[in-house]
Amino acid sequence: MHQNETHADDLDRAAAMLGSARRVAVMTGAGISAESGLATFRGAGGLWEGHAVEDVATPEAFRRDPALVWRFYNARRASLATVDPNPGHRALVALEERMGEDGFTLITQNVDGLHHAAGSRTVLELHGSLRRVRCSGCEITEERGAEPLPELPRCSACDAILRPDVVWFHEALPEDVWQKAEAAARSCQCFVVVGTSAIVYPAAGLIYVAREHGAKVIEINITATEASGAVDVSLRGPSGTILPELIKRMGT
Ligand code: BJW
Repeated sequence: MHQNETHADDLDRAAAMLGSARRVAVMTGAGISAESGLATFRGAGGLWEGHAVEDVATPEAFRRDPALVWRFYNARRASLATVDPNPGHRALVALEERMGEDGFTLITQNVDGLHHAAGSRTVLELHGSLRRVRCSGCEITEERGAEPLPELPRCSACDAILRPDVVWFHEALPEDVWQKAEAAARSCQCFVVVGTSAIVYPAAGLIYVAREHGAKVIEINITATEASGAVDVSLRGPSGTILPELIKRMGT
């Protein structure tokens, strides 16, 4: 077997962990959308116009050069119109249906809306949404989908500059969403972490919260991450292949 191929025994062990859990929480990152054609943030090809995400996704960068920050987000908003959910997103819809509303929580760090587009009913978006804008003056938020926006969009109510309704570095996560995510990590018996480098906090901390509260942790990623040493099973490979296979192995 090729060393990158996930061993069938690991898949079966992970399927058994999922199958015996009354409550499952799943946290996804940019990797789950890579097979839909969206770039991840870090690693090869992860730079945008030579900038690391840490240089453009901050309130300081927005104050310094809002046009640069909007170019970054407008490019990503434009790409939303060209992509569809992949089998990884769809497998999580099937898992939600199987576990039922009380038994399943989907937490995502992604801002692309692809879990909703796939049909997931409840999604905790820790880092906001690219499809929403928020006024930097009066704080009004608006759904704008993937429609093109001007280089420096302004608020129709107060004329201040709009910003993407996402969470930048040094900003707090939405409190209600965070509370629900933390509660799900504390109360699940199985926590599945998919396609994230697990370096951005507080999101990555949920892995350890789940573990400290007794959950089995399964990681699905094409490479090892910061969290790999703390998980019970590592499934190495693309989530668009691994997730459907994992759900299939749970049986009926
Ligand atoms: C595949 C695949 C395939 C590829 N299949 N896998 C504790 C310790 C240290 C630092 C901190 C700490 N607490 C807070 C901090 C500071 C900071 C932080 O974490 N810094 C670290 C970089 C060190 N955190 C913050 O600032 C947070 N705020 C905060 O803590 O505020 C405190 C506060 C409280 C009260 C008042 C005020 C303040 C906020 C963090 C916000 C992060 N925002 C971003 C941008 C969102 C908008 C946007 O999209 O532009 O969120 S940054 C970016 O990183 C984005 C992502 O959601 C996030 C995580 O990235 P992700 O998803 O892991 O992507 P990648 O690219 O890193 O990884 C992709 C993975 O996929 C890889 O592993 C691949 O191998 C894999 N992969 N193809 C499976 N087919």
